[in-house]
Amino acid sequence: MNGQNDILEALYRRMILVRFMEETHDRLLKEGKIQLMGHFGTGQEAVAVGVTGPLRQEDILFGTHRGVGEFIGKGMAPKDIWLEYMGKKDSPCHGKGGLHLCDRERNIPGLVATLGSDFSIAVGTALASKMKGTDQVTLYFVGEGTCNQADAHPSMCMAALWKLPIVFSVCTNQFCELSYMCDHYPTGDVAPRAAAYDIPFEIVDGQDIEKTYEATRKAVEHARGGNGPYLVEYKTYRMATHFSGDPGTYVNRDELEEWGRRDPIVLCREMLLERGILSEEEDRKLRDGIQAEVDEAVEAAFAAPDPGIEDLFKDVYSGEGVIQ
Ligand SMILES: Cc1ncc(C[n+]2csc(CCOP(=O)(O)OP(=O)(O)O)c2C)c(N)n1
Repeated sequence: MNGQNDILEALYRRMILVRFMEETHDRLLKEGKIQLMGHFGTGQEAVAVGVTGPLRQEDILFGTHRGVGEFIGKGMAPKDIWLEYMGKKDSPCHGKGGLHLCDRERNIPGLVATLGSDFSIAVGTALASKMKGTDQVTLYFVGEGTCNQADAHPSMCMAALWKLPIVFSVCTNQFCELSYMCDHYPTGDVAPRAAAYDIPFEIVDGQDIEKTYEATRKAVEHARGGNGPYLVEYKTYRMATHFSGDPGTYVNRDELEEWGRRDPIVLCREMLLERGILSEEEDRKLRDGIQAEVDEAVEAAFAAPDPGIEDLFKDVYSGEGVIQ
């Protein structure tokens, strides 16, 4: 095994973990065992895992509402995710986060429901890192639909003007909620917008984990090296519907089938087998082990305590017990 192979295997493992976490969420929902709906990122695993692969623990990640990919990729523990999804007392947000995952230990500040309003917050964390002289990078992971929010432009402008250590990672999954990207964009690509602010950009195949990882590694290195922001756009496909209750009647079935043949996990698996990095038997064991890890985390979360009435106002305001 060389270093590259180890990285590839670790990324493959993470992609499977992401897929199994979301499949398990879907199953628990259908069985009526949990109430929290899901925005699954099926088919986008090579993007979410590839963009977070090159990050360090101290780097700051802004994730999206879609699935758990980037959160797992940044090192968030499955147990913490289930605790959060079930609103348990000992979850990272003490039961107040729900789908809006956050993890202070891993420098994941958390989602805001008003999509795009955290563009400028991410520029703020990058500015803070620069002012403090740390070598942290902020990675702003965002859907192409959200890039149409007005805040995108002043944020990119200021990031470029101040040469801030930030990477804009745009996940173009072809859909914006219940409609196609082409109904919102006169262009096929989002990335060239970066050129308006002299931000270098690249467009990569989002189904290929080696490409998503490598493009992000280069972008992160650029930002960490004091060269200012970088934007990468990853072309992928949302194989799930917008949310767990969406029947997806607007989805072109032929297109879905076509993209399904380029499932990023299947492609990575074939690559690992072909290169002799993994055998069929090792793959089976790996998958069994990962499902067992997910099931164990689910069980632990079910058994964990719920928050009490005394937790209601905790962490809502800075300082405890602000409301008298
Ligand atoms: C300001 C705002 N408008 C609308 C919504 C409702 N909404 C939730 S997800 C979503 C789609 C966003 O599309 P995209 O950024 O491409 O991400 P994707 O869902 O495709 O992963 C929308 C419009 C919202 N949360 N915030």
